[in-house]
Amino acid sequence: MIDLRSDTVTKPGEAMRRAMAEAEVGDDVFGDDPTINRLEARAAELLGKEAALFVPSGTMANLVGVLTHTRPGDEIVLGDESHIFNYEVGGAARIGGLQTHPLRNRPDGSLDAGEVAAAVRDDNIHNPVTSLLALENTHNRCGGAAVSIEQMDALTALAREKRMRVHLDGARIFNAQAALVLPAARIARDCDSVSFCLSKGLGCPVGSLLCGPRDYIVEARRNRKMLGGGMRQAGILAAAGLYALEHHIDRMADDHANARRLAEGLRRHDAFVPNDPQTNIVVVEVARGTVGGWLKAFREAGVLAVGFGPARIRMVTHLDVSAADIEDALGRINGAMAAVPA
Ligand code: TLP
Repeated sequence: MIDLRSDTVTKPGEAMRRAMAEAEVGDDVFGDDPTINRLEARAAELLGKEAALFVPSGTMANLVGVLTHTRPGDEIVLGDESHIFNYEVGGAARIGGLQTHPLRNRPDGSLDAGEVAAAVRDDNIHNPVTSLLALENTHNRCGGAAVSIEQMDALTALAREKRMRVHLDGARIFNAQAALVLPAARIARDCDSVSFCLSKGLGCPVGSLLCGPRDYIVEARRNRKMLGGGMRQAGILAAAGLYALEHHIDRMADDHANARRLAEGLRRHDAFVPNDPQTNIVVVEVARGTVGGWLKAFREAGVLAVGFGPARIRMVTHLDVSAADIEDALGRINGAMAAVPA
């Protein structure tokens, strides 16, 4: 099987497993795990923030990130295609007591600054407090779009002016770094907090980091504990993260080239209208047949993908698929075309 369902499907390789097996560990709830401490310090450094917190998942990184900026009853402004709004089980509402105010995401993953400004409530006793703007870069549902630095700067400047905090869901920020040819720290510079995932393009089995100011991370640590995310000898997992931050950032451009090659191959079939991938996510509009029909035909031909809405399929390139695998996948898909007749 060539598994293109997500970049979360990667398996740790030999060298990463060795680093995990050899990790020095301690009880992290006591702050005693030296490998986690090193990972948090390295993550903060790479993202240009004072401190960082290791959490089990991107979902928890975003939830802790958002909870730590807000009070129950506050309103958070975010994109209607954002991961927080679509795929995090409503945690911000259920656990944070937050009202989400979704605004239309533009195809480039950004939000319209005028619409954000209009969404911010006046200071009036009837109104919720609009305390947070949540951004996403790269943007998953916008086909892995790397949101430009101009858009980031415009939105963070506006948030500053409106006295809102900014949280960046940077689950794939190192893909944005490669696509924009800008350091992740520059992309996140004017965001108060940023989360990123080790378990996606970086190829780790588990883990995400939330980065921000020192006092914010102290409070975030309390919120992580509340959610049950205080782990003990998790240096075994952090060692995978340290390994990935050293060895797997610079190779992300390969995933992006593979995604472009995949999109190009799919475009030859009139049934598919793929995006022009900027990073590692290919989103294909299905012009003929059904999503379910194609997913089944692909699976039978040995290629795994996921449905991404009623007429869209998503395919993601990653560490465990090579350029040769992409050619192989395109060959298998050619073979599958006969399975779903015109
Ligand atoms: N995204 C997953 C699915 O949930 C859709 C994927 O396969 O892409 N932010 C962004 C932008 C994400 O894409 C994801 C995962 C998360 C946060 C949550 O990360 P996890 O899965 O670690 O909780």
